[in-house]
Amino acid sequence: MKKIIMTLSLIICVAALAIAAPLSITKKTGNYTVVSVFDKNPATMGKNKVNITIKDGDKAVDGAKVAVYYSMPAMAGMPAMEYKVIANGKGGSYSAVLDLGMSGPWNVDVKFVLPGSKAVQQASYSIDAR
Ligand SMILES: [Cu+2]
Repeated sequence: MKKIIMTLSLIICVAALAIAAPLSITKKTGNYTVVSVFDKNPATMGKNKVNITIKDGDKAVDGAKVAVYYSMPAMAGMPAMEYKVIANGKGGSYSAVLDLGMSGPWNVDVKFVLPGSKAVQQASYSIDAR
């Protein structure tokens, strides 16, 4: 009986991992909240789609210019990698595909300019590609 329970709980654990929530990162910058949701959790080497929402309180901000800079500092046998991709979208939701050339930690800077503004705002975080 004990063995059966152990086996069952192991199966449940594996199932829970398989349906893990998407990788979602929330960062505050000034009055705004930047939510980045990645299509894979964890992120992987190669292409990862990210959906970005910029919120002013509860309201998603439409019409912003959004760019995602992602980089990995130089490491043994690898020069620094640095890329930029524009995130496009409507209705306050912007998406981009990050092509992560290597597994390991990547720094992500979401830079945005709000409609009618010239100031560049930024939300930064890091993700670990597997
Ligand atoms: Cu590297």
